[in-house]
Amino acid sequence: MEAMRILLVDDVHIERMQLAMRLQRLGHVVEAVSSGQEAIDRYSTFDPDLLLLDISMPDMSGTEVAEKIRQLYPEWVPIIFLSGHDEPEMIAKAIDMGGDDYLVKPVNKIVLAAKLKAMQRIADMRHQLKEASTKLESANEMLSQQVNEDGLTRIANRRYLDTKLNEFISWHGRNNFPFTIIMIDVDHFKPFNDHYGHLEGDRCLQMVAKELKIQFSRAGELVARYGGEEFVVLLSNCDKTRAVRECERLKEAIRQLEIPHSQSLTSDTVTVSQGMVSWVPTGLETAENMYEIVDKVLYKAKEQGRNRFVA
Ligand code: GH3
Ligand code: MG
Ligand code: MG
Ligand code: MG
Repeated sequence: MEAMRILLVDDVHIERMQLAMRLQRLGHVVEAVSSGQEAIDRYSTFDPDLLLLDISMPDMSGTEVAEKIRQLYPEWVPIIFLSGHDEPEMIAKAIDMGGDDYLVKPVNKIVLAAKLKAMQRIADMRHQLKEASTKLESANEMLSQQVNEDGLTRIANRRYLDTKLNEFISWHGRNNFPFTIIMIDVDHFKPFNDHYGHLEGDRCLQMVAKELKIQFSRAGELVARYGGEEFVVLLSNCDKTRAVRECERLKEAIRQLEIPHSQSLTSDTVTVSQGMVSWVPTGLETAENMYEIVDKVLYKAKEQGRNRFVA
């Protein structure tokens, strides 16, 4: 069992000091304050495992402090009330007001140690729960990232693209906005692989993907690996006039990467061909329809000699 962090609140100096000392001797970390307001102020920075709250205090009663803390901090921390009264009704009421246990002052050493032990079990459980939920959260985060990400290029994968494209279609259809889909294919990539090797091919795809990500990083822009050496860019609220400029810019950006390609029939560096479609969707199109259409446009760019875009 670990030491607990105990926030002790009692307005009477001597009682507070005595109890604080005892708690410290039992191995706990104690923060002792003299009023409810101080307790509320210190609460979040101290981050206690247990509250020991005197009920009778001049500025704010212990039960009021408990109520406020329960409101302000939804994460539940056990509270033991301290009181000079030992009437059963008082004890019952204090538990009703949000307490978890009750200690009568002057506090009996053996009872104090026993009740702290019980609270310690709760504190340990809380820590375990917290740890487990943090682990679960980060595992979930990793998983959802892996599910949507392409392993080689670390950009969005086909699965994510499909979802987003369908969302794009219905959103732009509903709002009557144009959007653009660009399909990009690395030129003469088979001979690149054959000549430089598959590893170098992988590196080339990573560089192209990274450049795409740099060129299209604004809100409403998505870059994804469609498959193999093919990528797709979605541009929200983008008409043909702007899309043409974007394709031109991308062509230039890829040229500036200057990835040597001695086997290309188009250039001495790696180039890409682009097929682009800009339109206001009716909302009835599907992602599959769109891939088919834009792939045909891309094919025209290939036919016309590569390293170019066709709209
Ligand atoms: P074109 O200019 O007409 O596009 O010709 P191309 O050679 O690029 O087209 P083709 O479809 O014949 O070749 C694509 C090549 O891309 C073949 C395949 O081995 C390679 N490829 C697909 N995925 C990967 C990958 O993840 N890594 C590597 N290194 N190569 C890949
Ligand atoms: Mg008091
Ligand atoms: Mg291809
Ligand atoms: Mg190709």
